[in-house]
Amino acid sequence: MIDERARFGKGRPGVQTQTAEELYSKLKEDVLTAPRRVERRGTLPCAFGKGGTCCRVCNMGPCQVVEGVEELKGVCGASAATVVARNFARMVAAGTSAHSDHGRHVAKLFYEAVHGEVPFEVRDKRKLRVVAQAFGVDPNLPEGDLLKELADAALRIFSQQEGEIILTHRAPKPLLEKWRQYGVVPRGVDREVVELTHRTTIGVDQNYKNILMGAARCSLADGWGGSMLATELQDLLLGNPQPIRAKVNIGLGVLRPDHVNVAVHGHDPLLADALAQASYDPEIIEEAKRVGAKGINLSGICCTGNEVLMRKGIPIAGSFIQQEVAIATGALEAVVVDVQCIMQNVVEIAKHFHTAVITTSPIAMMEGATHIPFDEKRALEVAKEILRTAIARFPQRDLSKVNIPDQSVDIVAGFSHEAIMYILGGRFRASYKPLNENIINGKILGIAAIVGCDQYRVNEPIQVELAKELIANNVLVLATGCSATNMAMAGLLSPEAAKLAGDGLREVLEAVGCPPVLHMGACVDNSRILIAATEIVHTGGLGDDIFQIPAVGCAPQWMSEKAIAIGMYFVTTGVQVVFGPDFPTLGSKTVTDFLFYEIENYFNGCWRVARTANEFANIMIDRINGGRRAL
Ligand code: SF4
Ligand code: MSK
Repeated sequence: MIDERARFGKGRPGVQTQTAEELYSKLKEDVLTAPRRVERRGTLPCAFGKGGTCCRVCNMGPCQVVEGVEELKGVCGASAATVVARNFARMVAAGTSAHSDHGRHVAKLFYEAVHGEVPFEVRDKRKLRVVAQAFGVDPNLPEGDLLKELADAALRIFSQQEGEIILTHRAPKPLLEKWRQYGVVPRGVDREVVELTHRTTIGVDQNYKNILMGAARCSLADGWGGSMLATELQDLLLGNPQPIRAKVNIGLGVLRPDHVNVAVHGHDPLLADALAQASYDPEIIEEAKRVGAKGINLSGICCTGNEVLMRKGIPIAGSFIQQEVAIATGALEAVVVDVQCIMQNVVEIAKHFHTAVITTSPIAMMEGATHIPFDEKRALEVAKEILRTAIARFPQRDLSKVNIPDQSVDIVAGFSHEAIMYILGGRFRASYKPLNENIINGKILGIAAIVGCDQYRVNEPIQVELAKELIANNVLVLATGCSATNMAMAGLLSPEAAKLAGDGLREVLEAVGCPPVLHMGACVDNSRILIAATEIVHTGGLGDDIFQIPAVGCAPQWMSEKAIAIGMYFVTTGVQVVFGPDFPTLGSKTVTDFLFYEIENYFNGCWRVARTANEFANIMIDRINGGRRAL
């Protein structure tokens, strides 16, 4: 059932559930939380920074530049278009580096696992040969040789200096040819990120179009490189997600008063997987009992949460904007963080409770946190050490501060692209054919991806309202990241939510018992959408390129640079992408016009910006209808 308690408050900025509002209000007024900072600042963000026209790449600046005003060019003469394109490109490079460094970590671990140096092994043998082929490795090799060649091929995706990242060859042929025609096929992840950072330093690339084409190339190194690699190798090591029932918090309701509660937060599923294993260990459970708890209760925040939800059904405690309130329940013994999207303020909030903040990565340390480095060679041992630290905090829990709302909702997650094919086509005829047929016959109007973050400067349930509008118009919704968490909290990831769909979509969903919003994973797993789109093209009937599918993407509350990299690789892949509530190039009409309109002449995809759920829905449904007219 859709839980009507998943209501959205309109009180504090970025506090989107009633329960979160209540938990925040229980914190003393002098505890500064992110929503309170937004409130107390009382000023709008800097217009130059927001529009992309603040340049600080050299010490003659920072220069605040105004488009069309000669006196207000940079000291070096840089135009607004150059500055805005440079800033945008740097966001793409940073986002690409984040996803890809995550991918590199997985590739390195895969290499070590294959060579017997770490206690991980390939769990998904069925997928192994498909992945090997995608990486250019002969799938008929004996397994031992195949694994070693695959490990080498994965590391080459980062270090390769010339040629083409092999995973781009998975794209439909006409798309790959387009990329070749415009010189944007990425050579290697490291090369593209370093080159883009170089060309946007003072005195290098001053042609905004050239900079943006560089950004396009770099973004492909993310989507069709580092991110895709991370997803595929994680699937091999940890298992390919399959539909799984789980619970998602509507107000931290997944925390358990009689357990040692541990939340995993960040993006790396390898540590979380080890923690999950350790939490079932009889020795650890016994230690928890000795301090008066019944066991260990693991939950997830942000994309680490999505990763363990997808594969293990471990419940989600919250999205990005709920990391502070998770601690404010007073019932969390530890927040275990790895990399990305961890707010520095969690340490400050934790000081008011008994919660340990435990950092685990050498590249993501926090003052005031306990550091327990995650050494993959001793994965289970480290995981137990972390859980013991949490167990030791349990007796310090102050019951007068505990406030666990009894609110959670049932969902179904775990829709890898393979799982979607099985559901639609059946185990022995796994295929997108039924989906394509239902798009062609009009029961399904089209496909929309709602991805990306949530954030404290938006106080409207845009993702949820938008999803409902799209579903009602027979649009199947795919979701990843914190957007997926928000839609899960609103009950849209349960099969029962099919009743919110228009007649055509509802008929299709009810026949297979599917929710109208399919949770496809974490941020890096947007690459699953690229693979699914490619398979849809190869299945036939909807054209021979991705842009011909009546599909569209959006990130209604984007926050991280990673979202910009994701948006750019979708645009370069031929998809229209709508971002909101603002866009980082609006300080230059020249650059914005290029990204919103002219870029379509190259790659058939483009950007748009929208602010309300209604605006998003109108733009997206228009685009889908445009795609349908060409069917
Ligand atoms: Fe100013 Fe040019 Fe230096 Fe940028 S590169 S800070 S626009 S002088
Ligand atoms: S965690 S990047 S807030 S989706 Fe991937 Fe959520 Fe955005 Fe972080």
